[in-house]
Amino acid sequence: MSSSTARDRGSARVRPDRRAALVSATVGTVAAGMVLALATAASAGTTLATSAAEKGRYFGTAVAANKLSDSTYVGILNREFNMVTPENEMKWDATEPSQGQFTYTSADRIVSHAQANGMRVRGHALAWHSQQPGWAQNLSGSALRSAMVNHVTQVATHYKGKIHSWDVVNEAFADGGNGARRDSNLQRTGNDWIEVAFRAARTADPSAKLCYNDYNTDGQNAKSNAVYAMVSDFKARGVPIDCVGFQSHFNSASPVPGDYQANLQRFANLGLDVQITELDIEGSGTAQANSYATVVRACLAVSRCTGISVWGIRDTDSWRASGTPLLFDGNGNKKAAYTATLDALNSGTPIPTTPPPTTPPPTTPPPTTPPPGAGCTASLSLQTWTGGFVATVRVTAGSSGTNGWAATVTLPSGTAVTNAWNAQSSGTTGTVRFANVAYNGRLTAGQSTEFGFQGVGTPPAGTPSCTAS
Ligand code: G2I
Repeated sequence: MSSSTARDRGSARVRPDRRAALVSATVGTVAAGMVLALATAASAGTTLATSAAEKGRYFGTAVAANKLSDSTYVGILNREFNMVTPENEMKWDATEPSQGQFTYTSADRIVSHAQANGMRVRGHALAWHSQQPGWAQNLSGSALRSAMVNHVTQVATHYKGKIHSWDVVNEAFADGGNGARRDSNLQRTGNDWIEVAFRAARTADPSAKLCYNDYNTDGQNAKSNAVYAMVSDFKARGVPIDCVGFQSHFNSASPVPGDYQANLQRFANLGLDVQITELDIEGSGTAQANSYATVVRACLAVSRCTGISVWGIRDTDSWRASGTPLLFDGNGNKKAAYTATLDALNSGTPIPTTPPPTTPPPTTPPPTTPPPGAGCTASLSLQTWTGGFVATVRVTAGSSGTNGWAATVTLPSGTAVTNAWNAQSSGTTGTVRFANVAYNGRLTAGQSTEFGFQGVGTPPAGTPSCTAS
């Protein structure tokens, strides 16, 4: 997946009434001199969407399908926002209430509304410990793993080409000081459940940006450090991840952290986008307004912070309405927080006109003298569902260790590999060869490593052959 965001930023689909406001930004990219002028000038958008677009960002909100018949709600939505996140309608319990039976009516309503009004869609959320249907809550082990991969595949395929960014995995880390994964039925299927979900999502919809999304990760702390380590590892190993979402649910007990911008920046420096995904700040008046402005300024100061979404429109639409955490009051009037947000957008930093620096590839240690060649063995385990499978292959070095290895799997007729991880595959049908990648070729005697692949069709049977060098 391309890490560049310039295309997304530039192509923000904008309704006709927003286009005039965007003209200056578009023209500004034509000549360097004008760009400089633009970079120092405050702009004057009059809605959240136009002001954010002038800075190359989107401004979004969570939307509930059952409110799309409320004219006040829809009036604000269509005027102010150019990104929508279905608040509950794309979650597992909503989209697959019975195993294998998918229901998209409510989510489709939101997507259709977005498309008809020039807005884009953040998909939320493919794999999450919460809001699972009862049947999934009762699954475990390989049955749950297969069900998860199938769910991710089916939902991402249904919305293929229509989603700007997917929250592929939501809230997988525990709160508290130890940076551990959250215990859940999904976690108990194996630590690799997150990367398996990302690979399935990439296969299903290669054009969507794939995000990891969490809360209490907004400043640097044990939890965000753990997410940072996971994302670094994913980037180093080529697991497809494009963005990290920071939910940013704030209140007096959990205010905007002082290192909010620095934390966004350190993730962006890993070579992916960051997004503010569920912003709400309990409070009122000037204090609340100042906090909103702080969040907006932080995002605009980070060139790879590509957009901000609030978690609802009016205070009364909020999941925690009593905290009046949003930008519009219950009557749909703009609050001080709205004005502060708009002003911060208008005075913020436009996106840079040069592409952001890319992260250099991870360095690998220099090769040492290879041990004498010897054999290896491979074993295959499968998670299957109707029409597809995920295979995990364990490669174990023989008595002399390996400097490199290759495992060969013979696929039944009509079966094809759609993606592979932790190995370089050659071919997709028939006899497919999987060779080690840079970091997992050298194994000491008896040491094992695993790689995996996903396929469509009938799963392979038997034991893969293994050769070592
Ligand atoms: O909890 C706030 C958000 C934290 N991050 C992930 C988000 O997905 C989450 O959103 C909230 C929705 O705003 C709520 O609307 O997720 C809640 C569930 O975890 C949502 O609440 C649920 C209620 O618990 C259900 O009883 C209700 O049927 O909303 C459902 C639909 O109205």
